[in-house]
Amino acid sequence: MSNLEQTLIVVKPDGFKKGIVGKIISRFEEKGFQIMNLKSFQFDTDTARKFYDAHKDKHFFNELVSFICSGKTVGCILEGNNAISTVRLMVGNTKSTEAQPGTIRGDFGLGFTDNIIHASDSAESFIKESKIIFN
Ligand code: 3AN
Repeated sequence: MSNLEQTLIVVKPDGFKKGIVGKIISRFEEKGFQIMNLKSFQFDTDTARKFYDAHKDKHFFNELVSFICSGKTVGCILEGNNAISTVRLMVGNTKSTEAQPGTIRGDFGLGFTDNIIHASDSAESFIKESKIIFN
């Protein structure tokens, strides 16, 4: 039985600067997800604050906003079976040093705020976040 879903990923400025956007997106295509929308852009502060609104009371909020605005990013809407949770599994633990090898964060980074990629954590987050990025 399939559960067709869409989710949003954003390759963060560290992933963009490292030149691994293609590698990351290839992993999702190879897994079977389809690219429904793709955009290269740079966050401004207002958009980043909206995007990370759920974290506005956390101690790392300002760091998160300034990091995501620090360079170009790539947003991508992916579609496929169980996209939301499967993409999160492929992304790995928030703390890259603790992310399993084989996951994107486990294979490509060592950071915490700078952890290569964002992926929506629920259908509600996907709707909110994809509206912000793709209007
Ligand atoms: P995830 O991206 O794994 O869903 P969230 O939603 O808990 O993680 O956090 C959003 C983003 O905030 C993370 N991707 C990471 O960049 C950053 N972050 C989370 N916790 C911390 C922390 N304690 N210190 C610094 N940055 C953090």
